[in-house]
Amino acid sequence: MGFEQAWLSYQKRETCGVVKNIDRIYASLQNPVIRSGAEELQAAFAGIIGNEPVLYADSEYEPGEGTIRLLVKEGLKAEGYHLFEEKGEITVEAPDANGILYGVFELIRHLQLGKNLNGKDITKEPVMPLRMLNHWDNMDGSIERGYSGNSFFFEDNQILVNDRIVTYARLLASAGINATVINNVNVKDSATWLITDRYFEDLSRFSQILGDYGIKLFLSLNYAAPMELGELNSADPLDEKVKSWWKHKMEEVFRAVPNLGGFLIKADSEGRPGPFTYNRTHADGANMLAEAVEPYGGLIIWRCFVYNCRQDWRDRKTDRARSGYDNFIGLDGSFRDNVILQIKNGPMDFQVREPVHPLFGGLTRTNQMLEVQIAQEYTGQQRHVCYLIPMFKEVLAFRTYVKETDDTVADIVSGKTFQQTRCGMAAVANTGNDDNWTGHDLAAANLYGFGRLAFEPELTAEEIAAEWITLTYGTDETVKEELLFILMNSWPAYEKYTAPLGIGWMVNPNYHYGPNVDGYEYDRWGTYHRADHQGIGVDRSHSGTGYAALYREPNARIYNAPETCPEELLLFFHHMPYNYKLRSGKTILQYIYDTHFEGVELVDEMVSRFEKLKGKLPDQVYERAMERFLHQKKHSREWRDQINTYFYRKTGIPDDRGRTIY
Ligand code: GCW
Repeated sequence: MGFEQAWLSYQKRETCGVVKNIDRIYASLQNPVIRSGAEELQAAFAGIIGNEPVLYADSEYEPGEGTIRLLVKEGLKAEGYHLFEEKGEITVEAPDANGILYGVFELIRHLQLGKNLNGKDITKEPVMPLRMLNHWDNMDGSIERGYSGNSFFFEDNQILVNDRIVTYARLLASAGINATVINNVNVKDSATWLITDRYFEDLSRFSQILGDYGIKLFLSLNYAAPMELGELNSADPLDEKVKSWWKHKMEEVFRAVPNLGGFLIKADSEGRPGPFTYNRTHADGANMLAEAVEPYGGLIIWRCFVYNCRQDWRDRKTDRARSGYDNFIGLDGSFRDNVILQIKNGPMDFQVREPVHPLFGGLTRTNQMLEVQIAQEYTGQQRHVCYLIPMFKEVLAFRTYVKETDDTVADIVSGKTFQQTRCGMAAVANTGNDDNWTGHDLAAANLYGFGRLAFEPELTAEEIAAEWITLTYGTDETVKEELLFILMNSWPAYEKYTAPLGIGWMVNPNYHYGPNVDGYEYDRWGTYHRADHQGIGVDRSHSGTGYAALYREPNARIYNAPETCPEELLLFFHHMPYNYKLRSGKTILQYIYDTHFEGVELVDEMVSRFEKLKGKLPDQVYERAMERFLHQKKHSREWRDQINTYFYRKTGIPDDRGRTIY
């Protein structure tokens, strides 16, 4: 089995009764995206059924059995498709080439899943307009928070253009992803030069490959580029010289690089330059760039991950959780049409459990996009298995109460709430140059799952996982059952054996891996748990930092009181005594002990279920994943014992079931 094809390894399927004898495909082959779709169908039929159909121009079309027709036809929303079978002939109709491509991949999924197409009639439209990956790849080949090897985009400050990029584009398109940012949001050194002729030639070849699969290329920008490229001595967004520098620059870049969608910017955050230096606002900065890319239909995606990273742990009023909201809420309505604010799912930083970011529901006159992270920076770094789609589903389903109906995060970022078309969802990517793309073989479920979720958020996390399992490993029922159990229990398990009740962190500083309860307690990053011998948690109610009040009612009220606060977030919102009784009647301390033992038990069960798959998965996959599972087993014990011991030593209160705590 070719791991480098991930879920697109078109293995012969014995059970495939889907369609037989497809021998002709008619399509407008001069369109590169449609051609990609047609060729993908050829490869899929050749691999799965064992019979490669011939491609014909659509002008030669003749109806009949054994035919597939890919037809551009108005009717559906952009990128939607209509796939149907009638008398042995299959048609994919779509308003545009991307829609055709997605319809083709739906058809191929049917082949891979062994689902019958006879008489089928399927219409789909993508729910999120932008379905995007954000890579944090550096041009020296390293990846910030990368856990699957090095970059396959960059090496030694050069852009790589090779077959892996083609497979990459196919994988993305098959999951419905239509945009990607290839360089780290922390833009430094050579990456600042990506918008100069030093890289135009390679960049444009690269971009064309993505374009052939309906994927727009985006780049992360260095806000201070006019200065760092040595041309100006200011980056003040209101300075005419700066404005005109960007206008010329954008004209040059868009002329040189085809298929460019726009830019992603991290400004005034964690040491990156931005408009604050000139006493200007984020809106001034974003709008200046937006004006410059406007003539080319470009977008400016501006990140809201802005906070004071030089906090004092003694200070209990400054609250990092507030800062995204506080920085941006006053700017609502002042961004140009082609600006999108990109907001992390929670107010802190991709912890295993956080409340939903209060800018969702706060902003009402600004294009918004949700940022999640599949790179598992704080959720096991692709060494622990942690299937994150259930978490993303919860975020999307969160009711913001910005309106009476259509008020969920999904409604907002799909454009439904405020009738927007410039919105969607981005994931910080988990890929690298490892053979299997994602380090842990099971982490590929997050990559596939993210795309599928952004396209069809109404799919359940189980449906997506089951689909990925069969696409990747075939139709064996045991494989499906056991992997499904593992994936679906992985996020709950991770939450149980790491930081409790929404408090987060408790990791080794900088690496963000492995337990270190006080690792971030006296640091400057605004990440505290405030544990003492009586209690733990951050008071974010009205008597504390006031963060809870940033939500609309009834959320603000619910979060503000410990009695109504969802328990999984209790310590995020409140400082509570250890002997406080949870709804189950257990004290917080006993809950911490119990969940830590349970989390490890769950890992043990996951591992023993995985052992059943020996011989059923390709040996290399089994062994590679097993090595990680064995590490997870050990490492989850380390988490359990360090956390439990910490609280036992703080309180002197033993586990009421007498289990070993050190
Ligand atoms: O906190 C963090 C990560 C950084 C990352 C930053 C961000 C790219 O630890 O590595 O920088 O989030 O999202 O900008």
